[in-house]
Amino acid sequence: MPDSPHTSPDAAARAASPADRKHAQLDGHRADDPREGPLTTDQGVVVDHTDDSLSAGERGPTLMEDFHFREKLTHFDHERIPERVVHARGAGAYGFFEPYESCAEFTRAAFLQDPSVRTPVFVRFSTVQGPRGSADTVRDVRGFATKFYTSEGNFDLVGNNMPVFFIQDGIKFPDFVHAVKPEPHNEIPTGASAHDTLWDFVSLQPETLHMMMWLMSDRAIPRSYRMMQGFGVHTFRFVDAGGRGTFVKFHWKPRLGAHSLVWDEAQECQGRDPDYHRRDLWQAIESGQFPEWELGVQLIPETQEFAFDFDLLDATKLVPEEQVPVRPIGRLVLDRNPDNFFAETEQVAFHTANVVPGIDFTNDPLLQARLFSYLDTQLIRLGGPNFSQLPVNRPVAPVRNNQRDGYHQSRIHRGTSYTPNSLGGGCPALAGPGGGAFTHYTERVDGHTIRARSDSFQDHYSQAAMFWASMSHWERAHIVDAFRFELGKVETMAVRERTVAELARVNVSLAEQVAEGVGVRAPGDISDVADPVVSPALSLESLRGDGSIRTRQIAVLVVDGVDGAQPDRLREELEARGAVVEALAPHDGTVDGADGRPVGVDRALPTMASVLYDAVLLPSAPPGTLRSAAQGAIPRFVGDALRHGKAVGALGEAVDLLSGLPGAPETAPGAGLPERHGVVVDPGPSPDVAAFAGTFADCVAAHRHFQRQP
Ligand code: HDD
Repeated sequence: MPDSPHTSPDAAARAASPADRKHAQLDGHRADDPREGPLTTDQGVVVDHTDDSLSAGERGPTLMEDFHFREKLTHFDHERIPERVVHARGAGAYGFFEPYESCAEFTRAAFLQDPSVRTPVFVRFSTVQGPRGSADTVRDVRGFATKFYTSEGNFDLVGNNMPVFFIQDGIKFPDFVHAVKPEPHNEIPTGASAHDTLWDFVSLQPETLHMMMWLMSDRAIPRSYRMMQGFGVHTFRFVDAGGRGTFVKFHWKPRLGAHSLVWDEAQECQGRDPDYHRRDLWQAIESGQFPEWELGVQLIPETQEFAFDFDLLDATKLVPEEQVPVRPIGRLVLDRNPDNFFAETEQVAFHTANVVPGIDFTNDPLLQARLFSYLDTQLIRLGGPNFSQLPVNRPVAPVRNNQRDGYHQSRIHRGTSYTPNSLGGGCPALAGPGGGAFTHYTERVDGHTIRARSDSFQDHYSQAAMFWASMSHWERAHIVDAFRFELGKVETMAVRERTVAELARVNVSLAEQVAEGVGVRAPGDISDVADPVVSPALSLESLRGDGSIRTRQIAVLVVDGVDGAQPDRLREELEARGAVVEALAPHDGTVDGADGRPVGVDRALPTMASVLYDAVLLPSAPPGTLRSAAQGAIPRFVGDALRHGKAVGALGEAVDLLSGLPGAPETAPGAGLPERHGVVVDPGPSPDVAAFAGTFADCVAAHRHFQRQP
């Protein structure tokens, strides 16, 4: 019998929408793993004892015939698979994508035609350099990979949170990765780019400079996966029903805005909660605060291919949004956490060549290399050619072909396995005209065999200078600090010098500031870019999101003697605006309110830290207790929040704690309700908590207040 959709066991599921089909698939997978009933071996034999191995006598040797012991240990010994060579550390979630309107004008892709059709997705976020067990808040690029399970097959948009890349041609990828990975002799540092081999490579390979500007910016230390942009990076091609092509750049914009940590905080977070981003994503989804992004496209007609002063095929360049606006075409919502990290997040296999009719490639040499590399890597990582049968990778579109056998084959194919055949009824048949087949874009290609970089790829400085010129003053200050930190860790002075010389070709002031920090001389003004383009869209200032404080974590610090009513009132006001509020005290349980009644505590201070919150509030409480409780943990907590530019609020007597802390405004008792640079205080005896909470919420929404810093 041929293997046709009519005889397949999940034929019924196929009649439903793609989202229903994916859910049905995953539910079927869960049903294969019954938890009720007695423990068994892999062969289904019931076992009543799994704590002691079978032995000859109570103190005798273990017996070979103990099949339960051997099976259990053998399986355990084989549990690990190779981690991803890059992007090993990640977290993923399921959700859906829906277009706002039909995009038929540009693409025939079925999932972009009908606003009433939801396409299921799986998204995996990641860091690049560190191994699976490394910390989340390292300075690094973040991966943003989306698998769309469309009715026409899987489309994988394997992007990053930065719109450009380190190199122009994929043949350099192994060189770049070897340079950024830990030093070969001692495997140091983990999850960090601050070491000699990376900067040696950078200083000798100027095409990396633009991306290095992004990597030294706050984009490399996002506050949350939910609060970062995503980019397809390459120029792709949309193809409409008539075969007409349009160049396209993909953008993801987070509803909550793009926000970052500060470097000092990110480093402390690595110790306080190495799973900071993973936990944040998980908790937001569990609590029903589903992360959301808007998909936007920059569309460039083919006639405009050469209208830019850079090459559209060069992945180290971006198309400024002011030049080609981003057109919103749909939204992505993540609404379900995986059931099993290994089965889903670890085994998900992305591949840039997974495209659907209506989406095609361009000749970007970096993209072309990726079309080879991803399939190749899954073969070793997932142990053979059948990884697309794993539940997380399986398309919802029917699969019928003559691919057979191989390791981990889980389909039981019937009938013939060749084309053409008559014995199998000619199945699977080839699609005829109008049958929905993928047709490669018919681009005319003409040229000599050559191993050389196009002249149009040679300007490495203009866009690096544009990035610098587009930053706000605090973003520039953070970039200088980051270069100083990274180069300051480089031991070879010649590498520091060469890198600073490269920076001088971008911007002399940047180079001089970095040079001073790392003890080398800047070469003077050798900038290649006299009058850089300014693109305000590149600054985080332009990405404030919907202005809400949804899911922001706010710590309310309480001690014995606290005003008993204020913590609850503050919680009420801020939770009504979507924030997550937690009361922290020197110990778990309750503290004694000033009126003698107990005040509830969510977490004990020693288990948490200021860096795990977006903002801090102090209800009125005796200043002496606030200062001395938990060995001075509270002034430290508030001081960290002030240093990291976070919103800080204090009521009544607690305002006194702020005096003298760097960054806190001057206040006088009875001074009303001043707000200065994100510090909100009301020292009066009977504050208007609702008004206070409103002002405080605005400060939290602004995310960080770097005006506090000199
Ligand atoms: Fe890559 C993984 C993103 C260039 C080769 N890459 C990987 C992942 C992301 C990206 C998000 C993780 C996917 C997941 O979560 O499983 N990579 C990018 C972007 C690039 C890029 C945005 C440039 C625009 N990558 C790139 C090049 C090559 C690779 C030029 C090789 C020529 N990338 C790989 C890989 C990985 C990978 C080795 C490791 C694990 C995997 O593929 O599945 O094949």
